[in-house]
Amino acid sequence: MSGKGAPELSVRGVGDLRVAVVAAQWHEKVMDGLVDGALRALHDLGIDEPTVLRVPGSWELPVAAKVLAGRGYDAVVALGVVIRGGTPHFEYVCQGVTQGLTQVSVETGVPVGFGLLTCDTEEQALDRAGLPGSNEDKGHEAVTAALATAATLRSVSEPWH
Ligand code: RBF
Repeated sequence: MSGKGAPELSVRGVGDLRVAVVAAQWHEKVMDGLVDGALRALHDLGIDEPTVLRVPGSWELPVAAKVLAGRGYDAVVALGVVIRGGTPHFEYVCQGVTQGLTQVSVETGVPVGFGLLTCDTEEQALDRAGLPGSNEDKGHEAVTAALATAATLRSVSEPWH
């Protein structure tokens, strides 16, 4: 899957939404880029005080996202990076986290921005982390997608009004 083909999203009127960011801590430099990108996107959308929760690793993202989704947030953004090593752990962790986040989103009806990088090398992750010299900014993208979805869902949530 390449990062090409991403839409230009125009998101407006979301400054009142309650947003939580949950971020893993493995691979510090990459995570710093992802978190900064997410906070920059939130700031640009008028959200300056999101809840930011740190968990140890990406494996812990789904449970944290689930708890936050149940606490009244309008959108949750999950950030993490998993780098392939020599063991099958990579496949298990990536699959578990991806399915877990999907499940949280679908079961709770709260959009969960998917900011999980799954990369062969640290260089690939750095290239997507929104750092100076990176080609992509996946933390920013995950926020924008989650808030675009939250705004769209809000517009159809109460048809009788
Ligand atoms: N967590 C990450 O966020 N990124 C990783 O690249 C990563 N690699 C791991 C590799 C192994 C072999 C193991 C056992 C764990 C790894 N984790 C990683 C941590 C995982 O997400 C979780 O925090 C721990 O397994 C504790 O539940």
